[in-house]
Amino acid sequence: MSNGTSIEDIRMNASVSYRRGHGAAGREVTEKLTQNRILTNNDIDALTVLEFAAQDILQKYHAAMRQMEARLETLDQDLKLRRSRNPIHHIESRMKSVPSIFEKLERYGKDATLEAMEEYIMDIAGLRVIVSYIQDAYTILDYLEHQDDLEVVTVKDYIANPKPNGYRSLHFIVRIPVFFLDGKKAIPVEIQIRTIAMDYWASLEHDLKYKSVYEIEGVDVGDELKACSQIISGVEKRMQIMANALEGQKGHPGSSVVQKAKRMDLAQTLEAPASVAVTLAEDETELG
Ligand code: 0O2
Repeated sequence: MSNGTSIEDIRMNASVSYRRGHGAAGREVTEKLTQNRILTNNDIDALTVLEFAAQDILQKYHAAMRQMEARLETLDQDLKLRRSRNPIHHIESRMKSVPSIFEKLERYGKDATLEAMEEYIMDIAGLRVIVSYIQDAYTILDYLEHQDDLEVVTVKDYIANPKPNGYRSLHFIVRIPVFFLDGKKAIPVEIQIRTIAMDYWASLEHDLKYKSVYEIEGVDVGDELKACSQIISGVEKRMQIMANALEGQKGHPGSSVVQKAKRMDLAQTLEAPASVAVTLAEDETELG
């Protein structure tokens, strides 16, 4: 920029110009992008404006997503101490792309504006939490609902009520407060919690859908996927029964050991480390 215009100036101008009515141009570009049509120079200009204008907002969603992920990790570690196993297997995160945000707005019949994006699109930031057992999904939701600065806005329970194609997962939107230079904002993050088995099914279903395979050698893929989902659901219920029985037997050793350690006299502990080690070891054996 020969006249000394900074990236921040461009971003600010882009944002103002977009808010003043480049929405229609943005929608046109979005349509072209989603339909793989050729973009003109004007389209590319409009797209640049769109991307710049959206960046400030997307950065806030990205911050909210990272903070929500940290909360989940803390919860996982805390539950591990109490239950001697991590309920969370792993967490995936993703930011929705600008074209797919505007495509969704169009599907909802809303204007392609930044205001509409913030008002109607709740899954700009998304976390997918993969857990071991079905009960882990509800436990995590329950703990999040009890964190008093979070607001669980909507819950879609596709585990209790699977989609017609067999899709199972627990979806909810959480608003998390994030502090920025211009103040605090409660930003929505979509959380999908599913078991390893549900994730396996969803990944393959997504793949098959993407490949548009409807019928292979006389087998209806839709029916087959639904049947697989039901089998997986049955297997998961049996695994859950075993997990419950095992956890009942163990009686949450972690919390018991921590409670015992808290009751110890520190001076005595420092003088007689060996006996403390024996006491803790006995406790583990007792419960293990
Ligand atoms: P991405 O990139 O995966 O996030 P909508 O129906 O879109 O207006 P909503 O609330 O977004 O409303 O839909 P919903 O039912 O809560 O599901 C949204 C997300 O769940 C999808 O995201 C998928 O990730 C996942 N999902 C929902 N149904 C299925 C399914 O049948 N199969 C698989 N594999 N995944 C599913 P997006 O928006 O598709 O994109």
